[in-house]
Parts: sequence; C-alpha cells; structure tokens
Amino acid sequence: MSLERTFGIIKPDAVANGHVGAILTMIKEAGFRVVGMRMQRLSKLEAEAFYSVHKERGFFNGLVTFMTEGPVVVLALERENAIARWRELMGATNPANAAEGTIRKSFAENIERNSVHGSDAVETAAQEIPFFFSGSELL
Ligand code: FUP
Repeated sequence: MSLERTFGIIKPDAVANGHVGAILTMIKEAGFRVVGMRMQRLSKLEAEAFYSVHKERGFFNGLVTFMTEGPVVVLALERENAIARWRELMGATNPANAAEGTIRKSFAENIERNSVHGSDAVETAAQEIPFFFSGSELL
C-alpha cells in the first residue's frame, strides 16, 4: 500500500489543556510522519468555511465559536492508510463512545469539545490539506 496524507487539527480544548505534546507523541508512536504543522488561531470566516458542510446543523454556531476560542495546531500527517489510521487513533466523535487508547477517550471533554479533527475521506483530505498548507509548507 502506498503512502497517504491526511489532515488533522488539535482543537482549542486540547491546546488549552496542555495536551499538544502528548497527542504528538501518540501520533509518532502510531507511525505517522508529520509533514506539516503550525499553531494558529482560526478566524470566524476560516472556521465557518472549514465546517461549511455542517452549516445547516444546529451545532454549527457553537462549533465555530469553540474552534475560534483559542489557538489550534493544524497538521498534515503521512503514513500508509493515513486517513483511516488517523480516524482510528482519534476515536469516536462522541468521547463517551471512544475506545480506550484513543485521543478522544484520553482527552476530549464532550462531543463538541472533542480535542481533534481528522479528514474522513480521500476527497476531504485533498481539500483540507491545501485549505491550511501551501505546497512549500509540506516537507
Ligand atoms: P468527526 O468527523 O468525528 O469530527 O465528526 P463530524 O464530522 O460528524 O462532526 C464535526 C464536528 O462537529 C465534531 F468534531 C464536533 C461537532 N459536532 C457537535 O458539536 N455536535 C454533534 O452532534 C456532532 C458534531
């Protein structure tokens, strides 16, 4: 199987609670190569555009408020089968349903403040990586 790239975010709850180092360690131990990484604060416009697929959902405004409340770490990750493996390491959207050993089980507060984001398909990763990284930022 060939190498694949996916996109991830360490969300404001996990950054504020000091879990960036632990999450990066889990990423490394799961065999990913970090090909892009930056800490930044999302603007309201960026968060709305990034989550536009959810704009009709009742949780949309709360999600945008949460994602802009403090800094995030944006990541581009590479390994074989990266999209599925990163989703597996993240755990279920609702941390109450997340398996032991996953990031969301370890650190997420609830379904909204759930510590990490990950692309859910090849097409999503292909949109999300360039949304945050220019070609020269991917090493
Ligand atoms: P995931 O891909 O696991 O991040 O989950 P979704 O794409 O379904 O949802 C995106 C984000 O919307 C979640 F990470 C958190 C937020 N969300 C809520 O706040 N409430 C919900 O009921 C569902 C999702």
